[in-house]
Amino acid sequence: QSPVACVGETMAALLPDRPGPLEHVEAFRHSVGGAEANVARGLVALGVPAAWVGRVGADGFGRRIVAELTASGVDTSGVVTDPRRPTGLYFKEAGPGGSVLHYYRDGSAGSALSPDLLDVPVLRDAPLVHLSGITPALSQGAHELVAALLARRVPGRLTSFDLNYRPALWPPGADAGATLRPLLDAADIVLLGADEAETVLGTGDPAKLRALLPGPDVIVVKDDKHRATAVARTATATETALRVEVVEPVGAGDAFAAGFLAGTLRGLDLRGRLRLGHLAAAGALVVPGDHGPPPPPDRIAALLAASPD
Ligand code: KDG
Repeated sequence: QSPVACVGETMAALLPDRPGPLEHVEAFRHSVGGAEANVARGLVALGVPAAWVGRVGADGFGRRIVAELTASGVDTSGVVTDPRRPTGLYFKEAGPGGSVLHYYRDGSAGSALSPDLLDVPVLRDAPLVHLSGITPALSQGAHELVAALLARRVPGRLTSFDLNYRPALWPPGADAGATLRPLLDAADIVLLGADEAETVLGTGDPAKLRALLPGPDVIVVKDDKHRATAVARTATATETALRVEVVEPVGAGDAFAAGFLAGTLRGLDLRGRLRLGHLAAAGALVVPGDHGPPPPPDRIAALLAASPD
């Protein structure tokens, strides 16, 4: 079984030993983060073989990324090491309004993605290619790679695209919507938050998004009431998230995507796919890092068997 290929930049994630401004932090825990690799990990945790395809520097941070992803079961055969550029970093700062990510990734190995990667075997043969709106903001080459992957229609292959709008990555005055809208519309599965969709596309309303993006088979909108609505061609379903004590939300969207995609590959209906998304997200919400423990199999079975109400 070919693994799902998740393409993007993975960074060393430095997690503070305490909440508050970075200048008061004494120590950082060395971790690994990056939206698409988070999805790959989430898929593996749900029993779906997945690969992360991207670039790292020839440095300790890059080696840590490859080692950690490999240890978690992610296929890293498509990872390229760049001898000249460093691995990107991000620092998490935990404030009262939530976490802020500070990026140190300009000129990084991971941002130098380009269509050169198109023929990496794990990417060529993948049944599903997962992408996000982070990558097109990283460099011209990264944007071209994403556009080429979406343009290359392979029979039986699905593409998914998580909007993941990260304002800090876009130059002032850039029209992220103009760049991202055609990419979203070219994917089979689109995942987005209502708030970020409102900012980038002018609406967070599921029906209006469906009209704006006629291309995808299904559009999943997560709203601020902890609900996710999937709008397919002829059916719509809404499911509410599980109630958990949130420790730190970064990574929960990626876990949700992993759950939804795992449900898609298992042939679940829209409700089952959304439920698996929420269940996976719950695991990421209760930890300070980007990924939590995988949901136990009996929990998955029970949740999928539960009645819609
Ligand atoms: O979704 C989580 C990501 O935001 C985090 O892992 C870092 O990839 C990252 C990014 O570009 O923000």
